[in-house]
Amino acid sequence: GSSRELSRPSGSSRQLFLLYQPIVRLDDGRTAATEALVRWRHPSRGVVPPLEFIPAAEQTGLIVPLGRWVLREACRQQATWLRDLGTAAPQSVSVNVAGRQLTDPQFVADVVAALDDAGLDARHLTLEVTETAVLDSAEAVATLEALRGLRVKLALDDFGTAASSLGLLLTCPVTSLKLDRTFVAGITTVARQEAVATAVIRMAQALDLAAVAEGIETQEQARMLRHLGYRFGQGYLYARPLPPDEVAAMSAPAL
Ligand code: G
Ligand code: G
Ligand code: NA
Ligand code: MN
Repeated sequence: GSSRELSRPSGSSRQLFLLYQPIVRLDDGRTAATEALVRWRHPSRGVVPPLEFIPAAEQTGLIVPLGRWVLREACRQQATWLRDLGTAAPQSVSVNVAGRQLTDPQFVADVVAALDDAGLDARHLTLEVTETAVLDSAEAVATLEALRGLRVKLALDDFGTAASSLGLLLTCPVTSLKLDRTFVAGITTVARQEAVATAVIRMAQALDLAAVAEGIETQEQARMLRHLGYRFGQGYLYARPLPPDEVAAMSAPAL
């Protein structure tokens, strides 16, 4: 609609849009939250996946304005769902944040402005940071502390793939972990993957952190994760990244 067009910045970023992948409760498959994932509709190349432009945006610094747009758009969409769907709405929107954004001195102010302009309470926003983004950066950790002060939730994304995952749990004030999908892929057939997934959920429970298992593609994986104690998951078994109207259709209570 026209209001969606107006909320986009002028110029090439009019070609950016967001899809939202549900994060579901593993017991009943209902959508608890969503993760915003950016897409670029290129005039001649079609839809370009983020892996083909996010790394370049990080290198050039363009990730800062791009990420600011993603944050504002996702907060606006979350506020719309809460208004339109009431208690059936997903309760939080997750936004991926690059390391470069965390060390930008304006970042905390940008988050406050995005929440204010959307009329969204901070408890409905989760920022996903990767282990490498916060590695060895006192600046990034200070930013995370300030964000927790605002009561924004923080997820450690792709958990388990970096060299110092455990050390980060001591220094970063995160509220949830996302078990990387490489540990989910072989969980029903590879004993070592089951062992790692088990260790991660026990640690999350001991630290009072929520845990989300990523990349669930089969019922067998979902069953195993539930058995191990995971309560939340994400993956193609439940839903691919979807346009906002399809998220609303999935979330609306049955008539
Ligand atoms: O959307 P897809 O599942 O193809 O995502 C590929 C990668 O791009 C993932 O690592 C995801 O976290 C990242 N990504 C998607 N959207 C954003 C975004 O808005 N900001 C940043 N920094 N990374 C994103
Ligand atoms: O790094 P991050 O966790 O943000 O990556 C999100 C990426 O994972 C997106 O590219 C998304 O399309 C992809 N993804 C989401 N669910 C699945 C899944 O079930 N299987 C696989 N292989 N990829 C998935
Ligand atoms: Na993510
Ligand atoms: Mn991830």
